[in-house]
Amino acid sequence: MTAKPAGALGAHNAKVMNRFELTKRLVAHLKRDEAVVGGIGNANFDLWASGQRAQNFYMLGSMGLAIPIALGVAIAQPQRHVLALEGDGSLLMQLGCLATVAERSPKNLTIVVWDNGIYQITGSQPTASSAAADLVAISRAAGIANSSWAADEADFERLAASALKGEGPSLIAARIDNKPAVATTDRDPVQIRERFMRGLGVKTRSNS
Ligand SMILES: Cc1ncc(C[n+]2csc(CCOP(=O)(O)OP(=O)(O)O)c2C)c(N)n1
Repeated sequence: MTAKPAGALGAHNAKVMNRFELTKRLVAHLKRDEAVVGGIGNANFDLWASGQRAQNFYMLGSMGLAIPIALGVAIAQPQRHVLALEGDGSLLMQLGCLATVAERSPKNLTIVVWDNGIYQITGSQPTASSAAADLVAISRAAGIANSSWAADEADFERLAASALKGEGPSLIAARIDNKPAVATTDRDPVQIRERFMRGLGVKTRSNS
């Protein structure tokens, strides 16, 4: 069974890709201890499966928080590039954060939206992006001018490499299939938080 094609007009020419495949490609571009915030569920499961990094944060339990958390980190650490990986359903629950990102306009923030047109992890109920909502158009209208659909894997990598140069904020949306994530993040919020704080250098042996 393949994912229902996203109904968004701007996404019609975009290839349906695979989240784990794209996550691996994205992580391969990270060379400068960039922080990555994975949204609830599949976004962070596939981030987890792509390899453990102390600069990764895995959101557990609440939808729509990857972008707000990443925005906070980007403002707190302007020298570090920060990425948020979020599902379409989670972003739709928290659309206001796009306007806040545009208003604060951190150059060091990149948002990646995995649009499978479904709330996959809770039973694949369709999201509004499977009907008519175009998340890239919404992002542009919120004020994030540098917002694009990735046409295919090579285009995704090109957009990611360009975003990582730091002329953000940027949003990259990818249509993805409905294959399940390839692993499950260890449910240990304290360890996730502690590791991330050390990975960002805000918690050291001397201040912990
Ligand atoms: C505030 C809130 N509402 C509902 C849920 C239940 N829930 C958890 S994940 C999820 C679906 C997430 O969909 P999406 O972000 O599109 O990711 P996908 O599952 O498709 O990878 C839902 C409804 C929740 N955890 N938090």
